[in-house]
Amino acid sequence: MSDERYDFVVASNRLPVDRVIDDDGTPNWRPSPGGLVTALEPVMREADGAWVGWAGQPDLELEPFDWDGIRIVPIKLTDDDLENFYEGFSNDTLWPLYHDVIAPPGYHRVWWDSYVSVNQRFANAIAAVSAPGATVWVQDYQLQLVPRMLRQARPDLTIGFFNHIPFPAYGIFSQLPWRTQIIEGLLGADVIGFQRVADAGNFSRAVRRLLGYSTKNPVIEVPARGGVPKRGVIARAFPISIDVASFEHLARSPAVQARAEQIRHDLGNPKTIMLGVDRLDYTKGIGHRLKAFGELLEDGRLKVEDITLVQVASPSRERVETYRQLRDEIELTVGRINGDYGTISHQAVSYLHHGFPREEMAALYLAADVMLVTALRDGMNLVAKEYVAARFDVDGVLVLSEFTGASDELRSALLINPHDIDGLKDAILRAVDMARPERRKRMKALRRRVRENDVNHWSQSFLRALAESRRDAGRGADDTLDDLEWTVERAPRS
Ligand code: GDG
Repeated sequence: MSDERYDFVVASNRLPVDRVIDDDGTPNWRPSPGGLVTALEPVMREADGAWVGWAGQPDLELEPFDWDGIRIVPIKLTDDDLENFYEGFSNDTLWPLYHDVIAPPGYHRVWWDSYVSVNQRFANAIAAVSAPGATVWVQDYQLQLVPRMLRQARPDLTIGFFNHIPFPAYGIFSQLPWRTQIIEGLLGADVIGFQRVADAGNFSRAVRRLLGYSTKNPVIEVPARGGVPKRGVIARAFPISIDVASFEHLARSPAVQARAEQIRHDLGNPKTIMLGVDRLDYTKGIGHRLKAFGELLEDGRLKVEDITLVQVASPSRERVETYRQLRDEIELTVGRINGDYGTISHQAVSYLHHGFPREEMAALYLAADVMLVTALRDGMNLVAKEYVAARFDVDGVLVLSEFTGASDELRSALLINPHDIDGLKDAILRAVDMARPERRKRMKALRRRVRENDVNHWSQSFLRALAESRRDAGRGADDTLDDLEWTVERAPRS
């Protein structure tokens, strides 16, 4: 392994590139789709940084390498790690717990042990590639112990953490047998970012209840301990976003517009196309959406000749049992609705259980008169923001669950409580019947909000908070972070 050190290091469970095997059998690297890569790529290039994470295949020992100006540092995960750390503790304990126990979390000590050991592996790798006084940004719930482990090994580092999923209320969080270790793990960071103000509040309350530290929003006072002086940790909301300009650019391209027309045509040019785009996950409220739609058809308030629901359900966590069951339930419901209300020429639900290229997603957004986001709990929900960014024609209606982080910003959507099926049905009808002036007015306001806070704004405000906390902690200025701020202030606004 080389002993190069970097001033800016990002760590996430998955690397920004996936290792794939080409048709001729040679291994290759492909950028993994996703907002985080788009969000951090420009910053990484600017800062000449390193990215620590897993390459997506088990049991692979890979050397660090340079990819398009970013140092990639792969972490090996074994089959056991995948079962216990990833599918177990991350996706079957923390994920359901942090999403308000929509599904029952499993609490297993072997899963926890694996979580501790994989977090330690990440912390060791980060410590090994970080230059003296470097800035490290740790991403998401799979790595909550890393900040503390890293601070113990490298007190010279400035450490940020961002939680992409909700942080639950104390009454729920307190179920976790390892709740204190998690809180202490996170408090190793200088800045802890959350999607919503409410998430940051839940975290601060958990700190007060479990550790008795005093908090003065947004600062948590961590008292002196074992020779380490007292520190102030910032816990506050930094709502994530998307690359708005590039999404709009994509939607404006003639090929995408032509494809949107084609989609409408292929669906038989119904009066209304409704769209849902989600990972096939129980947090997304796909079942609630189908129930409301099925009842509207049953009541005769909607006619299958006039409306089609396109539901993209991209495959997700297929080795976890809860996800297998969910797939069966959703597909049974779709089959029933189509069987009961479809005709030879009109399908009620067009259900697609696969992923699509970004261009196809943009075309679907453009083709959809009504976008349904009915999550029961969602950190942010980027799909809602993508729909708005794609609608350069200032048309289309967004129906948005108030249990998404996005609903804090997108107040001009039709906000719904997905548990209230009658309310959801009324909102769907309102969206279907909405007159053009109201659609335009709402979409205009939504587009203004989405443009104000794009992903560049998100990463820069987080990094600025980190730079400030570094100065406050007396670790001096950081040229890397100061340079980044410079870049942003002078970047042309899109
Ligand atoms: C987590 C949090 C938070 C989906 N299917 C396809 C596809 N996608 C893209 C969407 C969107 C992304 O995946 C999904 O992002 P979401 O925010 O909607 O949801 P999660 O995956 O649950 O993400 C969430 C997010 O992290 C960021 O912090 O907002 O709350 O749960 O960008 O477009 N993209 C393509 N083909 C697909 O089939 N190309």
